Amino acid sequence: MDRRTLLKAGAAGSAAIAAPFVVTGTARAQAYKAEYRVSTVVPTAFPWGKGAQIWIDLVRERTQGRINMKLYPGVSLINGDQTREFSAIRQGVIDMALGSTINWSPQVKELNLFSLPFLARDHAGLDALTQGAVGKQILQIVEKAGVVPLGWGENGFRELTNSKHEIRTPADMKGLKFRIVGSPIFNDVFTALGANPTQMSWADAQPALASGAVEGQENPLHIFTAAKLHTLAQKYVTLWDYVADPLIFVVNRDIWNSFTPADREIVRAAAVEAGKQEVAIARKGLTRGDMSMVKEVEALGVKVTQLSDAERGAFEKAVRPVYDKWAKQIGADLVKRAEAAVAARAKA
Ligand code: X2X
Repeated sequence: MDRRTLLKAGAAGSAAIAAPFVVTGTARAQAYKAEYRVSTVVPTAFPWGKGAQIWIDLVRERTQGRINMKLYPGVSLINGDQTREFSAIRQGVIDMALGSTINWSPQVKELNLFSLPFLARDHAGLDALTQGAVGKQILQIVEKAGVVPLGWGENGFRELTNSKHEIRTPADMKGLKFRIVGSPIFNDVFTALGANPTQMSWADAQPALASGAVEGQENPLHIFTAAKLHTLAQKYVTLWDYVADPLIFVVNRDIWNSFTPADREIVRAAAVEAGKQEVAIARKGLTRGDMSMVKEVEALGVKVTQLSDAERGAFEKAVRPVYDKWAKQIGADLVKRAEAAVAARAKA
C-alpha cells in the first residue's frame, strides 16, 4: 500500500491501516507513518547533520514519539544524487529534509540567489537575506515549487581549497581542476576565473580528490575538518567567502497535510529552534571574536590564506559578468531587493 492509499485508508478508518499510531478525535483521523525519513547530504559529524538530528530529537520529545523521524545522511534515499533531492521530496521518496539551496537550485532557479558570487559578504549579510523579507519571499517560492518550508539553517561560507599551491589571485587558479557542486552557476564562476571545473556529487568528490582526478574544491571549513580534506591532499585554503550556503528545513506536502494542526506547529517550531542552534554550531570558530577554526585548520598542516579587500576585489571583478548573467535568470527584482538588504545590514 503506498502512502496515499494509506492516508485514504486512515481517513476512512479502515482496519487495513499499517501505521502503528492513529490520531483520532479530530474531524478526520490521521494515519501517521512508523518512520519519517529525513534527508541530508552529510551526517552528524558536521553542523548540518547535527542540525537535522536536533530537529528530529525535539520533535520526538514534543510529540511523545508520535512523529518518529530518522536521519538518512549521504542523500542515501536517492543514491547520493544530491541535485535530485528536491524532486524526491516533492514526489514523496523523501519525507523531510534539511537541504542546501545549492542542491535544490536546479529545480528552483531563485535559490541560485545565494550562489551569486560575493553577494552576502558576511554573516550579517547572510542574516539580512534569510531573516528578512527576501528570506520570506524565497520560502514562498519554495512552497510554490511543491514542498513545505519551515525555517533556515546554514552550511556556511564556502572557501577555496587545493593541492597545488597558494591561491591569492584569479591567475593562481588558471588550469586548476576543481570539483564543483551541482548548479551551473558554479561552472560559470570557475570558468570565468580561468579554472577547469567538473561538476560532481559530494560522494564522488572525495575519491576524485584522493586520486588527484581533481585538484581542488570549495566548501565551508567545518566540512573541510569533519571530512578531513587535508588527508585528500588539500594543503592550501583561501578564505574568500564568495558564496554563503544556507540550508532549509522542509517537509513533503502530503506528509505535512497528514499531521494535525497541533503537530504541524510542533514540527515547525522545532525546525526554527533547531535552525538557530545549527547556525550557531556552523559559525563556531568563524566569528570576529573567535576565529579558532582557522587555527584548527592550520594545525592540520594546511596553509590558510586570508585575502585583503583589494585581493578579494580582484576575484569579484573577474566574476562580475557571471553575476550579471545569473541576476537576470534569478529575477532582477529579487536580486535588487537582496542587494539592498545586504547593503542595509547591521555591521558587527
Ligand atoms: O556537495 C557539497 O559540496 C556540499 C556538501 O557542500 C553540498 O551539499 C552543497
